[in-house]
Amino acid sequence: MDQLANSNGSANDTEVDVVVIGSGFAGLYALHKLRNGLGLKVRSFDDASGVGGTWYWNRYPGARSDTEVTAYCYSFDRELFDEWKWTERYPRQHEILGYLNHVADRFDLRRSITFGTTIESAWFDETTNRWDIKTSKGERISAQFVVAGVGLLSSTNYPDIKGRDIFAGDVYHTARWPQEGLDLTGKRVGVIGTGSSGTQVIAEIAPQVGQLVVFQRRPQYSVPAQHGPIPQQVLAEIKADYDGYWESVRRSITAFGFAESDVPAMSVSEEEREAVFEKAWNIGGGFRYMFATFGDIGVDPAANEAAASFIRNKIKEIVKDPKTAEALTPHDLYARRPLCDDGYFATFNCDNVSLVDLQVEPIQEITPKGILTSAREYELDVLVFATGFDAVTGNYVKIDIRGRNGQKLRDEWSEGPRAHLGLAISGFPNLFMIFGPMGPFTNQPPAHEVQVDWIADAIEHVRRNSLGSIEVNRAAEDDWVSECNQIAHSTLFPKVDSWINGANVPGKPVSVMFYMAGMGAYVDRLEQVVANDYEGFAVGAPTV
Ligand code: NA7
Repeated sequence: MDQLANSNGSANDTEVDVVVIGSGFAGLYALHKLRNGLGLKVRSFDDASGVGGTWYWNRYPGARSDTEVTAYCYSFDRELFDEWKWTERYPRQHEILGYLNHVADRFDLRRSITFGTTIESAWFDETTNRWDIKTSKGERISAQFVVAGVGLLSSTNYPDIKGRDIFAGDVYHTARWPQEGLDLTGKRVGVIGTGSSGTQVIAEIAPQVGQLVVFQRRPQYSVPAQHGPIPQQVLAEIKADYDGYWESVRRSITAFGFAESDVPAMSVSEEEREAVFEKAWNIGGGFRYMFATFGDIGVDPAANEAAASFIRNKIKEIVKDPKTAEALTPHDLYARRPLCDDGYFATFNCDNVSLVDLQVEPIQEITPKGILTSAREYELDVLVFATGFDAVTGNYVKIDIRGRNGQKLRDEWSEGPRAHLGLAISGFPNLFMIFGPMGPFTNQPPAHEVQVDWIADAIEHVRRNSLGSIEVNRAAEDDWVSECNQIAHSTLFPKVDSWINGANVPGKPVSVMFYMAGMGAYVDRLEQVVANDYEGFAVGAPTV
């Protein structure tokens, strides 16, 4: 640790090598890698008062990872993996936040992070090849590089429903839950939204609240998570071949740590198919159900329908009231982010829980007493928005980012985001994104590590060769964007509106925002770029 204590990056430096934005999974690893690994002078900023990113903010009851934790953690440090003891297969928010705090302490990261501070602008100065950064506290910092780990799902989507401000009760968004928690005992609670956050909060608070009214716009496919302790055998197998396990994660499609199937669903008999789905239902996990059962659920309509129909039948079996069961049953493609839950559908068998189908009775307005739909008024004490995020691009366009010739990123992305490899943007030299647009559609922590390692190598390349800047060429970016489009349109995902394509936020351009060929293919491409001497990138001489 002495070496760490002597390395660069104090909270007072105004001239640094790198500014890292965000201190979630991505930002913490970037800070560690660049400061402790490369010895660069780094400052990091976060608008929260502590580390954790999404796990700092999403403190709603029931919040937990729906990725199995053996792939939802860092891999870069074997001792860290061995010493941290997770209690559950899908850890709760407080446990993940505890882990990230432990990481911050273990690698002495806090002294380089300025909390409670938003980056308001970042302007590239072509005469110096440096970024001029302004914070919400009025500080100005000059950095050669900016590395943004601002969060894929972080900028809250708060629908502007008429009357939102006149509700006399309390209003909360799941992603901005009060730090001190909330006592909902006996209260009349309304929840708008039934995505990952909604299904988690609904199942968790139902036993506690007086009445729970769920306002559902579109029903969701969801399978059980099957919570429980991490199977010891799984852990033992990982530890027996630690490097091999993580390499297999990085070479897989989803990076979720399980073996994906390449069997076409229609290549087996109906009986066998049902047995495969049943087994996955009992093992648990949304991505596992979609990707470990058969290899073509996300691309072949018949395979997709088979997987969807299995879930529909389960909903009918679980939910006792046929009318409620039908309202909870989706009939569209199974092509949003796959969900898993903890007794979500069974929650609707509780006497104190009711479902309002907004396709039958749309919300007209929020009133002082509650929610008025086209059918009636629902009186509530607390209203919870589980309405998700302005995903992928939301936090980037909040910052006034200007590249060459004063070009604004907001304008550049006004008709949909453009980026190369999910980490660089043409016209914005020395700016790197972690999980920016056109990055892999995968489990995040392993992808963060892959991207940060690549970014660190690129920064090292520039510095080692005494170069001033690195910037992706427009042509390379164009090719990547069209490749992302082509791949995405060969899948079923663009055919359904969701945050994956920006369709969840009114006014946001609907566009392809991911590279959907999988993690392994993505890693190959990153390696290829480096092997070909940063193919597609221009490196510039330093400006004196
Ligand atoms: P999601 O998955 O975007 O879900 C948001 C939910 O809110 C979804 O059910 C929406 O209905 C609903 N919604 C959004 N706006 C409205 C309005 N105006 N009226 C009624 N209902 C609305 O967000 P989550 O936070 O649950 O999860 C996001 C990701 O975070 C998740 O996939 C994980 O990766 C972690 P819709 O279904 O669009 O009709």
